[in-house]
Amino acid sequence: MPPLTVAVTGAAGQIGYALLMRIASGEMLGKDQPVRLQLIETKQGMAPLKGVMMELEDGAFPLLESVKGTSDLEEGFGDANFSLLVGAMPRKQGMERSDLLSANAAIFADQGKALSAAAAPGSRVLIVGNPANTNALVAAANAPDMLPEQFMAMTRLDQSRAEGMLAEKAGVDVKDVDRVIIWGNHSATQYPDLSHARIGGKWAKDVIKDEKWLTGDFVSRVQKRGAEVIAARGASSAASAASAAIDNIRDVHLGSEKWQSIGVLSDGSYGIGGGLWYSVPCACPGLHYTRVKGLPIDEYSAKMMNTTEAELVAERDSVRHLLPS
Ligand code: NAX
Repeated sequence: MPPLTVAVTGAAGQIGYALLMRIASGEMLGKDQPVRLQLIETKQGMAPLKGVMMELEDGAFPLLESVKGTSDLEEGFGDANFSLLVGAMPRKQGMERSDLLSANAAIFADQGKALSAAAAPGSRVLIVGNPANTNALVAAANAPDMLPEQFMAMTRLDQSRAEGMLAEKAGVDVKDVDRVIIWGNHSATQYPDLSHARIGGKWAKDVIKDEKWLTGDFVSRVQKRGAEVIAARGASSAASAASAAIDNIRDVHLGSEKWQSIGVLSDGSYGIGGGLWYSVPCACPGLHYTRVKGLPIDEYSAKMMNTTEAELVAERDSVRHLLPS
């Protein structure tokens, strides 16, 4: 089988470290799929990246054909079939959220241009670095030779967190839970929705008859799970984020029976205005994804979905200067 090329930005960071060995071992693209890794870091990140590359070599992965490290975007994205945009500027002390949005938008505008110029035709891009949805919007807007569908913003970690909590509450294995949806932004306004969820094939709301938990504790705990991990670990989620990125790409590429939430270009469905990277449930038959449409939306859900949409509109407005008209 010919190799597939995977580019990863921020490859020497926490998530990168947890991600690369698993890609190299075939967990993302299949246990018989050779891969080439192209790792992109800042100039300062090149020294730690060298150490990560040594460890990849020391892993002696049979599926890993080659590893390249660079801070040149077009070289890093050259002929990439999949690009995982993980590296981003972290929030520094005294920085307003709008400053963070602008700083990251500038990074993702450059990456969009380089992807458009250099990546393989039909490649897929997963944006992990925050603010993931708006970074995806900026990258896609700056990639004239690519389709918006090629850019996905990651909300899979939020979905996995929600599935874990639902399984725990119901006392079942997480594999028995499906149709959990994350709507909107990968932020504290996201709406983790159980109104269509199933537990062991039964409607979750018939299994868990605790409306207060379903629309109260559950929702706020998923929204704040990142902060809960930071408080306990003293560092942000990394291994679980890497795992979610692997799950997202694997399910789109190899297919999955389960719905997967992905931040994709809103197309007006569910009353969400166009032009935002808004997380919706997607079906993954293999090699592509399609939005799940036509789900009934109750009044509470509509309100929650509009709140997270409003945040994405505000984010988009604050980076308008980086969106080519
Ligand atoms: P780290 O700070 O450990 O690593 C980031 C790495 O990116 C560093 O090595 C840095 O040198 C590199 N980098 C920065 N700017 C770059 C650029 N322009 N080009 C290439 N490399 C660059 O952060 P980590 O914990 O790995 O998190 C990475 C990003 O993921 C952050 O933005 C974080 O907020 C985001 N997350 C997103 C999640 C999601 O579900 N979408 C969840 C986890 C995580 O919080």
